[in-house]
Amino acid sequence: MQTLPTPPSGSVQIEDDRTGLSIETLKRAFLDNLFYIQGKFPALASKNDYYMALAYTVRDRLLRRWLNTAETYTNTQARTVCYLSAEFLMGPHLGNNLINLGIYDQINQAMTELGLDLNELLQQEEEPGLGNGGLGRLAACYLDSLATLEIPALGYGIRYEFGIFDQEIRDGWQVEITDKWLRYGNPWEIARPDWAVEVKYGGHTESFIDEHGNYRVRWVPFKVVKGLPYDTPILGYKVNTANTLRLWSAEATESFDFGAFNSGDYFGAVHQKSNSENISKVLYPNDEQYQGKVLRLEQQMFFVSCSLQDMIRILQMQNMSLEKFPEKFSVQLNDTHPAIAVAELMRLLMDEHGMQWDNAWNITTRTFGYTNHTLLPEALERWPLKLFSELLPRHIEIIYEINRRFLDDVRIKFPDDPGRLSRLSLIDESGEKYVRMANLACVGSSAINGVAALHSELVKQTVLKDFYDMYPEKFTNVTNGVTPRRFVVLSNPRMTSLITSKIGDNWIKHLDELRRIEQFADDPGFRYEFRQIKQAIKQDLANHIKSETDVEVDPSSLFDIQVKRIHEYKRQHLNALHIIHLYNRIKANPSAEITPRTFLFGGKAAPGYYMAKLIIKFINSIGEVVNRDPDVAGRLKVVFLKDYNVKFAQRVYPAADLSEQISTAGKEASGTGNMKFSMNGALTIGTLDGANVEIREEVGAENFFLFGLTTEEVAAKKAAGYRPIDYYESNNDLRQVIDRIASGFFSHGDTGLFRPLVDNLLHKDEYLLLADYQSYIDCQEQVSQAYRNWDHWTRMSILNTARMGKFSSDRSIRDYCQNIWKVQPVPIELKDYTQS
Ligand code: RUG
Repeated sequence: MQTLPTPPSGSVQIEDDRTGLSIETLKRAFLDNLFYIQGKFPALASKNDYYMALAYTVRDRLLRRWLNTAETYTNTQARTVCYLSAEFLMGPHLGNNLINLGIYDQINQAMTELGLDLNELLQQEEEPGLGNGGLGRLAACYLDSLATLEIPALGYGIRYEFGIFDQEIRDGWQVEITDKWLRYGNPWEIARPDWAVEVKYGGHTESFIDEHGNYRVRWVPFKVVKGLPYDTPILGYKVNTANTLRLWSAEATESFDFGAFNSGDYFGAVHQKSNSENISKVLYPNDEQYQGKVLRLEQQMFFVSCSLQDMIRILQMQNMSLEKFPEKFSVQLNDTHPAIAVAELMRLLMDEHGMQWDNAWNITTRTFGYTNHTLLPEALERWPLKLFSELLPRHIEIIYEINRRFLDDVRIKFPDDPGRLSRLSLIDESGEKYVRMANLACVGSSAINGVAALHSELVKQTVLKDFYDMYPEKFTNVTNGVTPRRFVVLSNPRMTSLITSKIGDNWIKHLDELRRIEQFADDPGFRYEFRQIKQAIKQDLANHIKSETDVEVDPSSLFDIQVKRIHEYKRQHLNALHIIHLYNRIKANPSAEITPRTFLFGGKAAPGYYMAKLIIKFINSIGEVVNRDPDVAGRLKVVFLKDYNVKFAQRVYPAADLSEQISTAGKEASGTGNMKFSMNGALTIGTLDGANVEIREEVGAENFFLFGLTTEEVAAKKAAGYRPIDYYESNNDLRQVIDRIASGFFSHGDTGLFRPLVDNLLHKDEYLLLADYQSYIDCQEQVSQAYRNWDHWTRMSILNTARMGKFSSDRSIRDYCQNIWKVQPVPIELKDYTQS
């Protein structure tokens, strides 16, 4: 690529095809990529070819920023955040890159002039669904904010060949389909085979004394797997910073040291070799029982070891000594999934780089921070000791030694407290033995944080209480946030334009500035426009629903939306009970005054989670009856939209009037969908759970529909021996709702289908739906009344958007940078690469 000298003024400017931004250049570059990369000319090209050609055109315009960024970080030896996460739920890249590059309008025009529809091409992208839900999407939002704030950062994870399954609904039931997202190639990534590394598994260890008389350990593995990095640029919003998401793919090693196997088992060795690729084959759907799934532990070890080795390579390439590791890198463990990093860094420093224990431990504990994302006991990872020791024989030795030293410290601080020792131990010895990953993360990290104020308090009082007693100074809170670039600017261009026309576009980077639209909340003209926009978006969604499900929904009805993973604690079935309550009211009196509502649900259930799958069937079954009952007369519609993913989420959040955030208090660590809805002007009906508490504080209690028990009340009720049947027996309305389900009314007369759901609610009800039922119904009645005064509703809606500044992921990342990572921005100067 040749750069032309600056032309004398008045002459024709010729732009480089890979960087130029004029419409003519963009069109030429696009056709060039179609021809030379896709190998097609327009008459033969498919929509996918057009998408790919456009993606390459955009990627070309990213590359200079990406390389400038890497060069600057190398030259300045910049302190770098490494975000270790088993999941990155990135969503489609194209639209986001257009927004962050600031070329959306130009590309739109270029495509129009070529007779193409940009929206159609955007829909063409197969999204990389390398995550389950909130945790993986949070990682993606954080990468966007890190780049936008010009913080040197690397995201490290796994390049799963199959991401989260695609969901189909057949006869009301969820059916899982494999997600072949790489089928047509991935234009956003670049393989970096030069930086491949090896990861060891199994075998045994041998100790020896080295030439300096030091005790050392050598690990003789049973199997070695190659990790190949694939890099994706992550561009910040209107800055030159483009950080890297580095995802590891497992491959067989080329050279195989059969000698190491010491067994002569040629066939077995080759079989192992061909099995290597399995490690990065598929993302585990959450809520599964991971325990005993050796592949899951292999995955964790795989990406952690690859990433730590990569950091050491970077350090050495920058001529920095290993002692500098904690100054060069701050490594964040996104949940316990990467917690094995504590033992692996120790191993690398000691066994591979000859460091002594104390030094290695000092480096390790200064390097890591750990984020806890759940209080649910079943989600706290622990590995059967036997499985762990067989797969990672060296790591278990290191963990035992960490534990021995740690428990000595505990004994000093808390003498004669055996109960505490056994709770704090890295090894659970209460029955079958387990390695406790959260304990390992806590001991090996210098900072531990929860993801919302309430959650961080509960972490200290419950699951990590003993660690809090031991190390109170390590604990802190960082409330989650979401990126307004993807979830407002890209998803809701109409609202973005309206806001920008009033207060300029500074808010996109400084979301607190949205407060300036509060002054328009009482302006009838602004309110009218705000409402018109919401209506237009609802109409679009109604059209989409019609084309997907053939159900007609009324865009002027209240759009009441619950989209998130399906889980009993999130209580989609409480929402369903409310629908049946309204239905019963209509059946009792068809002319009852009912505010028309459209209930929309979306979300995936873990394939092995029976109750969650039954809830999906339940919702669909209610819809089947309610949607066609003439007595309802269209006032209620119930739709379950299949295959909820990031692309679809972007369409849904802006269309909501009401956001359902109705988890049992104390169960949802934070929630992030709650933030995306509210930013787009939806009002929330919610419990005092997770980040709802802070959202309510920000938007004002009068602009939030609160119901339900508090965390303390939930605990007290359970302690007093909760009997859900008492609620059933004492509440007529609730009884009629439950009885209608039990009667087989929604299951073609089959009284058995929803029996497990009914029995569970009446006799167990772990998530206290019946205890919260009346409060929820009363609160929903307030919602219905409020929606009738749409002018006031719009005012509340504007105030929700205006007051969401706190929940930008930019604020979360600033908190992490200041309180945990201690890292500063490194602005990138855009220089012309072709001249150097
Ligand atoms: O369930 C939590 C959400 O409340 C939270 O908002 C999100 C991001 O912090 O993480 C979710 N989560 C928790 N996903 N997986 C876990 C447990 O591993």
